[in-house]
This record gives sequence, structure tokens and C-alpha cells, in this order.
Amino acid sequence: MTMSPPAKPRLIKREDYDLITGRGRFADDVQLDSPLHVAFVRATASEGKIVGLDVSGAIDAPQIHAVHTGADVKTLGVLSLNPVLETSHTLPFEILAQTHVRATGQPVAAVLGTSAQSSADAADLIEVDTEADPTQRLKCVGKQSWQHGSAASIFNAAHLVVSCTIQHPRLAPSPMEPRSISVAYDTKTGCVTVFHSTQTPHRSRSELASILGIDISRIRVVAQHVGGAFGMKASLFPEEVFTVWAAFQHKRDFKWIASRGEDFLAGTHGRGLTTKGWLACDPRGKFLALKAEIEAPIGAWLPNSGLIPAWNAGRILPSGYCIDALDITTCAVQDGRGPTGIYRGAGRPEANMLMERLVDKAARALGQDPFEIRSRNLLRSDAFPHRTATGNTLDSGDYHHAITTLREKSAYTSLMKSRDARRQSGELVGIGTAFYLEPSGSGWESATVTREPDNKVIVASGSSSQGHARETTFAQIAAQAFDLPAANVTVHMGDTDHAPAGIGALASRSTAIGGSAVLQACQQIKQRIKDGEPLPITVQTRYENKGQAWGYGAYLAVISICRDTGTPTLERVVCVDDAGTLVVPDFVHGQIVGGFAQGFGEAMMEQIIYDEDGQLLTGSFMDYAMPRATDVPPLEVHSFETPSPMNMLGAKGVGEAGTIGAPAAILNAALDALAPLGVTDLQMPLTSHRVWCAMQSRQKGPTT
Ligand code: SMO
Repeated sequence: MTMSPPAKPRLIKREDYDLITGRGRFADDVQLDSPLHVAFVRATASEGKIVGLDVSGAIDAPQIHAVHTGADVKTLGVLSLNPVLETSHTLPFEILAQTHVRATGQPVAAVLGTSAQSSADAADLIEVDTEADPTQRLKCVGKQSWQHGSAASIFNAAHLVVSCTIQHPRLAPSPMEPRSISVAYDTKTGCVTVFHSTQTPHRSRSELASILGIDISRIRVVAQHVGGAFGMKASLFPEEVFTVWAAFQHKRDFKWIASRGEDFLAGTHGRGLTTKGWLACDPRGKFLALKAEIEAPIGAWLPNSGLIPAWNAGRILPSGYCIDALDITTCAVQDGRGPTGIYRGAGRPEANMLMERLVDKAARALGQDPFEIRSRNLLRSDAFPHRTATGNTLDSGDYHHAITTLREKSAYTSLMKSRDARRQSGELVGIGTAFYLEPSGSGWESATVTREPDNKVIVASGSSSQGHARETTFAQIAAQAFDLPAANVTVHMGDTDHAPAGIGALASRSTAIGGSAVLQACQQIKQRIKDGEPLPITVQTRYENKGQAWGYGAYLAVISICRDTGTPTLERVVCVDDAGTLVVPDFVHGQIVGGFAQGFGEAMMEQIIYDEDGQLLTGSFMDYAMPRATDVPPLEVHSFETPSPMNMLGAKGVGEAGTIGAPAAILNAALDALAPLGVTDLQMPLTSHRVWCAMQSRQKGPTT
């Protein structure tokens, strides 16, 4: 905010031409040499001991080469786990189920045939018999708590304590390209090239080597075009490990492309957390203490980042507010459903939602304006760097500027007047606001940059792309550093043979860390040119940030609700985001719009539903409501820049902004609309049915 913004480039995404003209090369597009296609036999029971598995019919089926069961892959290693919580026990990572199944959809056997259809037909001939085994049920797999100050005594003495419970719907990340893997086996060298739809190619390679017990030099991973990932493709799936194992085992090419149904059933789900919170305030609306209890569902097995949502949902509290007394616990609990993992936001939406609902409840109880109570409690711009009571360092920003800008840009005063006038005429209409924090990842990323004598620059990054403009952005960073046109810069990523080892694209880290690695390499080259060294010069860097960069912002939503049907209509959304230094503002805008669509999905319509027996009821887009372009309202997007001191570029996270800020603003708006009826709590998604039921329950109450 302090800097006057330099002129920003308007760039065409160089990757889009291929993607929108059908020239993209996805894992399924790779031409293999008479590959075998894998089809998985999946558990039909949600838990139990395997007591029968007859594969003989499938072995004899036409075009079937082999059938494998758990015994064949029993000695393989396990996936590594990011241990952000204290874990009491871990779940087994089974490529094919061994003695027990832990969720419907878990792979139990694999059929290898010469076409995808013949494998699928033969897999249908195999039945898995299971017997209930209650000893396997419901275990807490990890927990963490943060206590600071004397929360208990503050709650006992407080003027006001508000509380709420939020049940986040379980969501299907639903990238356009489902999980996909094609493996080319080189019979001469015994090496494989794995064309993998992943956001972490180097991790995919090292995990495959360690799980399969194969020297890493025999595995190359290529993620050329990735059709969306959203966290779901940050880890390896049992099906993918199996497919690579099979290539080594049978010494030939292999392929597995998930159907959409398989992604619903056995891809990782996001959210599903239950959060409970209590906020103590003084009579003026000053926040004094926060208590929270968070429970995150864990499915059949733990992906690498499986504990992240539980951890983030806890440690991001108390968001950007100044609260010293905290009592927060988070727990990851096995729930007998499909696997869960990170999904765009990964605990950030949950922490912010809990906080923002509590803030709105406190405002309502005290008769204060939602903006006023937020500005009373948000950290001031001179507070940074600020160490939170949960142990995070909030690096920089001007939180008050975010909400002041939101207030101005939304013309809040006249918006409130029009809301009140519409209420007078009988409409149900509400305005909701939310502040949010989005920590970007920490750690390192790599880059190799070559400055050629002919003014050409070649960048290779350890980060990767999921179609989110990484190539163009990294080209722009190098072009700016050398004062050359972006067209002079070629960018390579996603191929472990041609890019330095790196982390990948996740946790809002690509620009902040991966982009800084590119910049650092360019600066080192410039230094060497200054010292008279002749071109070409190549520099490889491993850049480590100083700490997390905390993006933030504030959203406002206006909702009207039909009195007869309960149908909510999102009329207007205003966003203000500070993502630090913006390299290419148009791409940041794209991230906000896309993130918003997914946040809108959670708030308004998406929900994975299981029946009581653990059977998935929402296994297709006929049953799972994915927002369409016509559902999502236009956004009014505003941004400003306070560069982060935590990385060279000054960039902050923004890839998850919309998924974090939008649901809280939308839910607050819906509850503001229903406040005149006395409705105080409502769960997402805000389906017409759910809203209508909430309206009826109040209208039947003592007030009518
Ligand atoms: S949910 Mo993200 O890809 O860290």
C-alpha cells in the first residue's frame, strides 16, 4: 500500500493457445506401445475384513493379461506423510487392500487387459466379500492444541460469549482432467517415463522410488499439461503407484485413467470439517478470548498432506484479529469414508469461516455494525511482523485498509439503506462481510536460468503448472529482471529430466517461492555479467523464503432469499485482496475469479453425501452440484499491494483467496437476510431446501 504501483504488464497467457485449441498434451494423450490398461476392483463395503476374493472369472476373460491382489504388492513401502500434527497412529497405505477395507471404493484387486473396456468388464466379474470388523473403527489419527493466556477465566467473567458450529460440506475437487497416468517402460534400460497428472512431479518421482524400492534414476516423471488439480493431485494415489509397479513388474507400457465416478469415489475429498468456536467480548465489542474445537475427517488412507486441513484450520486462528487468550484443539479422525486431503484452501476456509461467523454473531449481539466490530479488533498496520498466539508470524499488510476499501467500493452506507428499504417492502435480503487470511507455503523452490548471448533466456523451474499461467508469469519475472521482452524467455517445468528438483505447485507458493527462485537466479547472472563474465551464463538456485507470506482481504456479499421457496440469489460480490507484489495483475484476477467459483460452490451447492452404510450417493455430476458459469455472479475485484518481506518478489498467496473469503461472506449475508425471521444458524451448502427448512422452523416458533 505504501508503494505507488509500477506499470504492470498486460500479457497473453502463452500456454492458452495449446490448451484452447486442443493441442494440450495430457497424460491420456501420450502414445504408448501396446499398453496394458488397469481397471480396479473396488470395495463395496465401507469397512470390514476381506473374507472372499475370487478372481478366477476375470483371469479367464478375453484380452486379460493378469489379475493382481493385495498379496502381490504386500511388501511395497508407504507414502510419506507431512507430520504437521502429533500422530498417535498412522493409517496403512495399501496399494491394494490387504486384510481389511476401510472405505467404499478402496482398490482391492487390479485387472490388466489390452483395452480399458476389457479390463473394466473383467473387473466386474470379481466380487469382494467382507465381514464387519468393529475393531477397525473410528480412531483419532492426529491432534494438536494451542493454549495461550488465561482463556478459561476470561470466558467465565466475560460480558458476552457467542458460539457457533460449522459443518463444512465434504467436497469433490473435480479437476476437469481426472487422475491420469501413462507409463512408458524402456525394455533396453529398464527405466520408466511416467506421464503423470500431478502438481508435484519431483515428489511423485521420489515417492515412487521409495515406495517401489526402485533406484530413482530409473524413474522420470513428466507432467506436461495438467487439467486442474486443486490439491487433489499433490500426493500419489494407490492406483497410480500400482500402475507404475505393474510397468516394472510386466516390463511393458501401462495406463490408468480414472473415470469421473472413480474420482468421486476414491479421489481425495476436501473440507468435511466440523468446527466449534466460542468468542468472549467486552461490552464495547473488544475480543478477549477464543476457544475452538476442530474435527477433520480422515478417510481410508492418508495422502502426503492429509493432516494439513486439520492443522491449518487450527493454527490460522484467530485470523487477523488481536486476541491473546486462546484455547484451540484440532483433531483428525478416521471416518470410514473415502480419502480426504488438501483442496484449494486446505483448512484456511475453515479457520476463517469459524472466526467470521463468531465476529458477526458478536456484532449482532452487541448491536454493532459488522465493519465497526472488525475494525475495532483487526491488527493495526504498525503491528507487523505480528506473532500470533498460535505461533505464526503475520508478515505485513494493512488489514484496516482492506476493510475500509471494501466499505467504500461497495458503497456500504447506501447498500444498507437499500437493504432496509427492501426489507420494509417484505423482501428477505442480507449483506455479509468477511475478512480472511491466506498463508502461502514456506520452504524452498529451485530454478535454473541461462542467459544466452543472443538475448534469449531459458528458465527451468522445479515448480510446475496446472494451467494457471506459471510459464507466462515466470517468463515475465525473468524478462523484467533482464529488461527484455517476455517473448525472449523460454520456460520449462514439469519434467524431472529437464527441471531442477523442486517442490511443485501447491499451498499458494508458486509465485512467492518458485518465482523468487527464478528472480534470484537472474540476479546472480546479472551480477556475473557486471563482473565481466561472457555469456552464456547458467545459474541454478535453490531459494528458501524467510517465512510464510500472509495474503489477506475482505469480501462482501449481497443475498436475497425467496420467501416461498427459500432459493437464495447472490446478487452482488465485492472483493478486496492484498496479494503483495502482483507480477501480472490479470492472472491474479483470474485466480480470484476461479477461487471464488469454488468458494461459491461450497457455500451454495456442492456436497458429497454418503448414506449411513458409507455408500456414496453423489457419484456423478447428476448428483453432485458443480457450479456452472451461469450460476456464478460477476465479481467486483479490487486489490492493493503491500509487498511481503518474506520473499524476494514480495508476493503473497492468492490462489486460494476466493475459496476462503467467499463462503464466509456468503453465509454471513444469508444469515443477515434471515435475521428478521430469527434464524441464527445455517449450514452450507445453502440449498433452497435447507434455507426453506430454516425459515419454516422459525416461523412455526413462538413468534407466529
Ligand atoms: S490445496 Mo493446494 O493445491 O495446497
